Amino acid sequence: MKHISLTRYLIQEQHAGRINADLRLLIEVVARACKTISIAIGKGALGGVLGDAGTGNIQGEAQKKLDVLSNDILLEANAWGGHLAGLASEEMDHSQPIPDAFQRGNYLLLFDPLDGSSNIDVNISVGTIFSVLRCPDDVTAPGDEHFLQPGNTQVCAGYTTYGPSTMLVLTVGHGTHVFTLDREIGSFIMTRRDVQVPAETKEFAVNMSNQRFWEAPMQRYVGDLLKGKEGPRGKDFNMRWVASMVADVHRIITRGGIFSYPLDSKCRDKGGKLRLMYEANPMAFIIEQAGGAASTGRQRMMDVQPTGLHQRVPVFLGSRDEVAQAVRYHLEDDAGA
Ligand code: AHM
Ligand code: MG
Repeated sequence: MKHISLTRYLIQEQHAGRINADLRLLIEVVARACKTISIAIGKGALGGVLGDAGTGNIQGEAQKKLDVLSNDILLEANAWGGHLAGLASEEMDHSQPIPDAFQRGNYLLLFDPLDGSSNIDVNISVGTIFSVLRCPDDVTAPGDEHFLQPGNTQVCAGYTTYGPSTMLVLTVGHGTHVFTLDREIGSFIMTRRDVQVPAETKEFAVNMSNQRFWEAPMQRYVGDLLKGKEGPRGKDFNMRWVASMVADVHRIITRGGIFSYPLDSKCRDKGGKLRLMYEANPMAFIIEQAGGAASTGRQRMMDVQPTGLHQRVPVFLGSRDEVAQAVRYHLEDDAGA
């Protein structure tokens, strides 16, 4: 493939009228922040960045030093560019409008600065997930309520995976594209255009240790996958679970599969484990733009009307036909079949 940098791709999208200059700048700034995060992660123990920060976030989770550092890097990078009206993060109780000292733009940015951070101390891939929404017209200082837009209104979504190589996967609503960080020149270079997730799969990803806490339809669905060739699905399934959503989704982007974090009796009261606004929705947009599907098990993910910035949802996403199977088990169970 001819070397197309992220900058060149974004300029081409702007010239084609698919994004405006502000959105282009916004994506460039997020990508630049991700490069900084990538460098901090890459230093590992030598950079003194591993371990706990000694603080907790609104979700009641202990924060890693790199959670806090990544959040600060994204906040600082995005404050002054003039393209945003406000930001929200997994690591902050409430959204923040852009300070009065800076020019405000028309977009809202949400992010999980370091997803899968429980993996950081064992040198397993982690990532950054982000979602971009429009700030409602006539709102100059957005509050949390202005972020509560369904995923189908996203104008851009992406994630960066910090693995053996650092990769940025991006959609602005015209396909999903993969960029790999060239560390020597410091640029993201397109390495896959118009990713297509295979419609069928023989691979599933779920935390099997939660099996006994799942709802009945999930028990039946995975039970049938495990029966393999002799069971109703008529094929043997493989299983993978990195416990970094970004890495698990990136495998699906690469070779298909289904990722699920279903409802279980431990997370039922919260609505699920993963967060709608900065985990499930951006991943759903990326996966749908690659020909896959994303659901709560009962509803298309991007049609969920959010009720809270840190709202949680059950998640099923990946190969289209397999997600449809998982949904079928849930709907049949709900219908009493
Ligand atoms: P985090 O945002 O606090 O890192 O939590 C989200 C992560 C996902 O990356 C991953 O899929 C899941 O939590 C792993 O959960 P578990 O530890 O139950 O396997
Ligand atoms: Mg997360």
